[in-house]
Amino acid sequence: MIQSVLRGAGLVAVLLLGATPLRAETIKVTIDNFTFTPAQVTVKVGDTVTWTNHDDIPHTVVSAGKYRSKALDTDDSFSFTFAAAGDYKYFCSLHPHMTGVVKVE
Ligand SMILES: [Cu+2]
Repeated sequence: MIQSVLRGAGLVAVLLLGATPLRAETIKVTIDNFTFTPAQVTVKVGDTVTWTNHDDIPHTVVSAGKYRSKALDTDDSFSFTFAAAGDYKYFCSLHPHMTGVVKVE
């Protein structure tokens, strides 16, 4: 009897943890033809954005004072986890007309 009550309590705890909305996600941004796609993403604090370069020339992902990737060759990726809310504008340091923004809320 006591054992089944304990088991029930454990099950409830698992269900509550499973329902926690603070589950970090990974959002993908691709680089195709000198363009970040999508150019704007909205994520939650704790989420990670991964950029992958599909062009056959190198690109970078740079957000001044926040993060800076190395030159990404074809199919290379760069990831950054956003720990604080805000708008993170970024660009490619090799082609500064390539821009994007990550909105973290
Ligand atoms: Cu570039």
